[in-house]
Amino acid sequence: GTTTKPRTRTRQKSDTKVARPPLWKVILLNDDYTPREFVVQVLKAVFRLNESQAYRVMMTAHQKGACVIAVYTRDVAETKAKEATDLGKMNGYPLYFTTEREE
Ligand code: TYC
Repeated sequence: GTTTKPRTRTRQKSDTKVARPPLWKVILLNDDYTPREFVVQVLKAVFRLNESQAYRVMMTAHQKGACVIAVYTRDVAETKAKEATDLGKMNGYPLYFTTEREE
């Protein structure tokens, strides 16, 4: 008998999905030496937090040991973490920022 070839449906423009890049967290770690006000200044300068946002992030890291600041693409997250860590280093502080891929 006659056979017909199965055919997949023509791809529609409406099938297009926007690719979402994985997001990376930048995490502030507590230490015993960096002055609180210096941490706040770095958070404002590098992560564009306002005074109250920066103060809350700093105090959370101070009390709990670490605090997620924000999420970015991997490249932006790593660049900001290094810039912020380097600002501490330039001023003689052990201030440290790390990155972690979001689940
Ligand atoms: N623990 C520091 C102090 O008592 C302040 C501080 C807070 C340092 C948060 C780092 O991520 C930090 N001077």
